Amino acid sequence: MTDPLDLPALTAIGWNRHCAAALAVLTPFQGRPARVIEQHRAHLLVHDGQAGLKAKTLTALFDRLKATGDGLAVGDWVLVHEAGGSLYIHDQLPRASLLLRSRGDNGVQRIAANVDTALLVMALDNDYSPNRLERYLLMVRAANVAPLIVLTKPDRATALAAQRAGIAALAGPDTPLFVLDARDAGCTASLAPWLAAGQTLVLLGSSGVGKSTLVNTLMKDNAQATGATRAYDDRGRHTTTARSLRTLPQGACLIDTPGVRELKLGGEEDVTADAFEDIAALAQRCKFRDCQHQREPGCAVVAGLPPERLANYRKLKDELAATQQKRQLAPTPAPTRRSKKR
Ligand SMILES: Nc1nc2c(ncn2[C@@H]2O[C@H](COP(=O)(O)OP(=O)(O)OP(=O)(O)O)[C@@H](O)[C@H]2O)c(=O)[nH]1
Ligand SMILES: [Mg+2]
Ligand SMILES: [Zn+2]
Repeated sequence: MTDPLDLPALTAIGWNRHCAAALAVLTPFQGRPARVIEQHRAHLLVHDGQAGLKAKTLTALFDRLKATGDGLAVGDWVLVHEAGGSLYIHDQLPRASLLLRSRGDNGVQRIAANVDTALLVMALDNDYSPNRLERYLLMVRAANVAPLIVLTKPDRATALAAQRAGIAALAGPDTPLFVLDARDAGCTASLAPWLAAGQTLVLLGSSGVGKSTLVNTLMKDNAQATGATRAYDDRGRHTTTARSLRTLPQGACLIDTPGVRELKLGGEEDVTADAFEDIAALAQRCKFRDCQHQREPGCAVVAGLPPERLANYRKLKDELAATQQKRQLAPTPAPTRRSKKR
C-alpha cells in the first residue's frame, strides 16, 4: 500500500495547494487520496499517483451526495480504502470548482471537477459560432474556472482575421486566445504556461473540432509518460465517448470530453450585461446607469450591438431564467429597476 500522502505521486495527478487545504478539512482521515480519472456505468477508475484502479463508491457516500443532487465527477479528489481485495471510495474532498451543464430532462451533468483552466475549442470551419462560445464562457466563468480559447482549423477558415477579432472582442482582453492547428507540434509551446504540474485543464467544444487531436499533440513528446497516462489509440484520432483525465509530459492533467451537440446553461451563470465583455463596454455609454437594454432611450447597447448578438444576449437571459426556475435556484440578482440618470 502506498504512503497515504505520497506527494510526488499525487502531484503527477494534479495535487496542488488547494488539495492540501481540502484534505485538512477531512483530517484525521482514513485511507488515502486518489483522483477520479474515468467514469463508467458500474465503477469509477481512480488514480492514486501510482496506478489507475477500479473503485466502487460506498453507498453511504453515494446517498450523501445524492441527497443534494450531487455525485462524483471526473477530476474529483476522493479518499479510498481496500477491503476484501476491492477498492472503495468512502469520502470526497471539498472541490475547488465544478463545471455543470443542463441535460434535457431538467437534471444537470457534471462535466469535470477541480479544473483550473477550460480550453474552449472551436473550429474555424462551419463550427464557428460566437453565440455558442458565449455560452461556454458564461458556463466556465460561473464555475470559477479560467477560460482559454483555442480556435482550430485555421487552414479551413474563410475569414480568419475577422473571426479572430470577433472572438477577441467577445471574450475580452483577459481571456487568452490562440489560433492553432491541433495537429501541429507547436501547440505545446503556445500552451506551455498552462501545462505545469499541479494544473488541471479540460477540453470543451463540439464534436470534431480537434480536442482529442490536441491531446495527442501534447502527449507526443513522451509516449512513455507515467502518472495518469493511458495508452492512446494509435490511429491518432477517434471520437471520444467518455470523459477521461490523463497526465501530460509537461506535468499538467488534461481532461478530454466528448463533443457536445448543444450546450445548455447549468443555472449558475451570470447573464447580466457585466458578464459580456462587449456589452459591458457599450453599457458604459447608456444614458441610464441601470439601463436594462430593452427600450430605454439613449441605450448604447441596443444602438451599438449587432442585432444577432443582442438577440443571443436576450435568449441567454430567458434561458437562464427558465433553467433557474426548473432547478429552483435563486435568480441572478437583477440591478435595481428605477432608472437613475448618470
Ligand atoms: N484541417 C484541420 N483538421 C484538423 C485540425 N485539428 C484537428 N483536425 C482534424 O479534425 C478531425 C477531428 O478531430 P478530433 O480530435 O477527433 O475531434 P474531437 O474534438 O476530439 O471530436 P469528438 O471526440 O467527437 O468530440 C481529425 O480528423 C483531425 O485530424 C486542424 O487544425 N485543421
Ligand atoms: Mg475527441
Ligand atoms: Zn442600455
